[in-house]
Amino acid sequence: MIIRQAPDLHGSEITPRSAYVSRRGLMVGALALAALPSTVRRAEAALPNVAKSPFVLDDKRTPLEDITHYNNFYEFGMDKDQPAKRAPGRLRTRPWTVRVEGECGKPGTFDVDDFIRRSALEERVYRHRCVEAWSMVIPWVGVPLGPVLQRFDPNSRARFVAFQTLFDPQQMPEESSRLIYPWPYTEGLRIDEAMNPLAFLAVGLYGDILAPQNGAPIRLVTPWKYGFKSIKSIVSIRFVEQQPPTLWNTVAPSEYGFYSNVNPTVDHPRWSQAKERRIGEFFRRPTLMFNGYGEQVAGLYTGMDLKKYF
Ligand SMILES: Nc1nc2c(c(=O)[nH]1)N[C@H]1C(S)=C(S)[C@@H](COP(=O)(O)O)O[C@H]1N2
Ligand SMILES: [Mo]
Repeated sequence: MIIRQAPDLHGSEITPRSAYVSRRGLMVGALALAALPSTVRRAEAALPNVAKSPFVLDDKRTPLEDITHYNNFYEFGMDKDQPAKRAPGRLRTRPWTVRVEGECGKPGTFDVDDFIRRSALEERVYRHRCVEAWSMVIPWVGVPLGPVLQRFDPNSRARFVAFQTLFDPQQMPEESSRLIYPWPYTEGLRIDEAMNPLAFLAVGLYGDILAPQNGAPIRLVTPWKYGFKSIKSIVSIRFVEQQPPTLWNTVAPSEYGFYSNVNPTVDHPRWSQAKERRIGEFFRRPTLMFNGYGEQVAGLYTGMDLKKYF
């Protein structure tokens, strides 16, 4: 029998800012060495013709350095600094194919670079609120999810959309053990949530292609939900009739609901969700209902008890 101990679960890893900063201090030498090649690579990877969108938050953007070095990507380890150290050398993000299948008239695949070339990319500056009560402001580049899904012609049985991350323990070292986590990472949305104009497929941030640690080459962004819904490095999108299993909901259903809408009035069983620590700020700030996106998404949940469907 597998014994899952609470300390192994999400949220116990909430790293105090001070610990993160001092660990980074120790890392300065290594970072300086790593800086040159990564700068060169990023300059080559700038995404062309990115349009501004109406979804641009006024808040100060979190610096690129923080967005790329304070990550949750458990396939590369549970510490916030591990994805930046381990993903770039291991994850092969090109070529990359995404399968779209299930309850739809035109199942198929797409190559991410083709997809980037053929898409009208836009920049969206969204709040990002992790279930662990920290937040960032991130300038994503990508396309709205809904129109991408429509091309595959979902049918009337397509009530949910299930997403899967790459499963390859050679590239994603933590996937070699399924003792705690039922890899691959999976997530899901109700079809109307997936079609909401806020749901976004990101291929870049700060105008460049995504860094491996941020879920390259393509990841979901659902800014009104806790960050764990925004699944990284997607290889499969499936239209399904029943609510699909998701990794966090499978591991700890009483802590991580399927919906996981940001909600300051529904606490996590082990901590309050009323406030959050914006990375780079000293004082905690109040968490907003639906992460501040109620105008766009509250209608999706009319008549639902959000304490029950958390
Ligand atoms: N495949 C996969 N996707 C994932 C995660 C993960 O561990 N694996 N972590 C989630 C969590 S908890 C958060 S907060 C965000 C973090 O995204 P970022 O590192 O780009 O800020 O990714 C989400 N997507
Ligand atoms: Mo998170």
